[in-house]
Amino acid sequence: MSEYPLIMTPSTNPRRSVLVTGAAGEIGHGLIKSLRSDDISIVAMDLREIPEETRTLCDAVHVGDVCDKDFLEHVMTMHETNEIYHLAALLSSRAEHVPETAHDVNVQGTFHLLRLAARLSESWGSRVKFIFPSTIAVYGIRTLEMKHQDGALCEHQHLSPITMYGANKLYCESLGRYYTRHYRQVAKGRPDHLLDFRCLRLPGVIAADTRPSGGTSDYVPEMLHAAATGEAYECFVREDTVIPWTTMPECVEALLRIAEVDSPPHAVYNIGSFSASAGEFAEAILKRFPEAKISFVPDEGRQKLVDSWPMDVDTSRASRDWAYAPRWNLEEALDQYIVPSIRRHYENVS
Ligand code: AKB
Repeated sequence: MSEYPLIMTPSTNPRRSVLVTGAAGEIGHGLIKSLRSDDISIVAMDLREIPEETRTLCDAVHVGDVCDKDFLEHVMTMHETNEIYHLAALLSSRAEHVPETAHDVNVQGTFHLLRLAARLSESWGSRVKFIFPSTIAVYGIRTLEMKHQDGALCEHQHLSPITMYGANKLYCESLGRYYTRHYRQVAKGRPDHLLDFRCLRLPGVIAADTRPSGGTSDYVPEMLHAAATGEAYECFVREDTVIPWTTMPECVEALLRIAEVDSPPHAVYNIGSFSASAGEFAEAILKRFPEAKISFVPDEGRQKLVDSWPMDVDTSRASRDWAYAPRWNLEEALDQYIVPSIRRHYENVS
């Protein structure tokens, strides 16, 4: 029995009340900066302390665990949350070290939040919007030859993830679709107001003002931050390793865009800006940081994970359904966002 009362009758305030889980993470930082406005109440939660510069942008901050369903109920009902950006997750590399913990956070935590949001949609008579970042780790391509042959994957291809993280995210995509379209479908008096679940499958994401942790695609942001701080960097994948990428501003822009689209026909969409190899990144970085020291020392375990991910993703479904369009290619991303921002970041830090 919850120790927190479940307030089931919302106030008359139509104000957008947004819950961001995993708010202390990389995407949380960027998303909250972009969400901030007078007509939105931002409620941030994370298991860790939320950085001061993020906290100051929020109307409320809670330190708690997405696996604690009573805590989630308390937060959502206290703030009458009607929109959720569920960013809390253990990413692919970290999840392989603690797969059962990853399942608890990535699946059980998401299940608690979906179930609560569906109940509140029903009780409040309006659909809670649930924005969910999935991942290219849901794809599991069996051989490098197939990876190169099949190129940019559509959303329905090679859905055989080899990581706990990818399996978790693929299942939660289906859970979200269930709570949105099929929830209690044979029950008498089935509720009308179901959840409004919307999901983007994210590629590798490059952020200039935060360092990544726990991901297997971290090798590119790590390479960039090492070059910007004069540290030698040993890349843990081969030079010829190719996956799709986007930048943090484009990732945040796409999450906010899918949240505002009127009734998107699909629950799940690929996004991505460009596809590049680790060697292409190293070459492009050396042009901008001539002193950078980059070497390649593949880690067999993590190499296997990245080799199962696609060369690129086909984003035509998102382009067709809600006019998704990436902003930059590799060179433009480096010159218009990554390098100027990362230089500024370390000037401010030093
Ligand atoms: C990871 O590396 O696990 C994530 C991802 C590709 O979703 N950045």
